[in-house]
Amino acid sequence: CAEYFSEYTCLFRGGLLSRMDDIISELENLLLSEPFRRVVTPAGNLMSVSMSSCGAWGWTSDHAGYRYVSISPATGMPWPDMPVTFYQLAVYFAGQAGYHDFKPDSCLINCYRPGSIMGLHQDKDEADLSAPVVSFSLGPGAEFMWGGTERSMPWHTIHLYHGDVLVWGGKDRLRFHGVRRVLPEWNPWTGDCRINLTFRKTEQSN
Ligand code: MD3
Ligand code: FE
Repeated sequence: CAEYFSEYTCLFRGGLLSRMDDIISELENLLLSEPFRRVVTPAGNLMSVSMSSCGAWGWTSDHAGYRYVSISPATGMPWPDMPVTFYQLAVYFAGQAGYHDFKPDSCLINCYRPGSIMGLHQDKDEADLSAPVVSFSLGPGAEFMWGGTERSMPWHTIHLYHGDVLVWGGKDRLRFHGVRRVLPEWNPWTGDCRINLTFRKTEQSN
């Protein structure tokens, strides 16, 4: 069932499909207290992707930079707890990909409406880059760019679909990547919104 793009990146096609009821109901519940919102980049550009977070640390951005914070800038309260179902699934798939001590303390939830994109970037705001990142894709499919360790390197296109889980770490942790296009589809669970959850360990030690 697992497909390896390299020694360090593993795709589980449809890995979440049997758990979709649970995942969507947890998601709907946490979005009640932490709705999607759009943030600005340090350069002052409004991102086309809207975001929420759960867990001890949530990602945010503003004029001062990109960072993880423990208080939601939108609510002034701690982020919602990470649902146990999410945590267990993320740890399970990390383990299946060979990453055995994954203890995510952050789950970023991205919502891509038709036309939303995420430019090529590296994920390097986390203190411990030896921990993998686990991503869950829900809703309409996307063309994902999987690049090299330099921005100028060519990228491969990976299609990500509803229910897919992607785990990457090791030497792939610092690859440039982004979302080039979200397919104009209607998904029974998410409508026209592509939702991506990324589970990370953001703190140096647990
Ligand atoms: C990184 N999210 O939130 S996750 C992000 O679909 C982010 O919302 C994207 O990039 C999204 O920071 C992509 C999937 C992913 C897949 C393969 C990678 C990220 C990767 C390979 C190397 C590095
Ligand atoms: Fe990223």
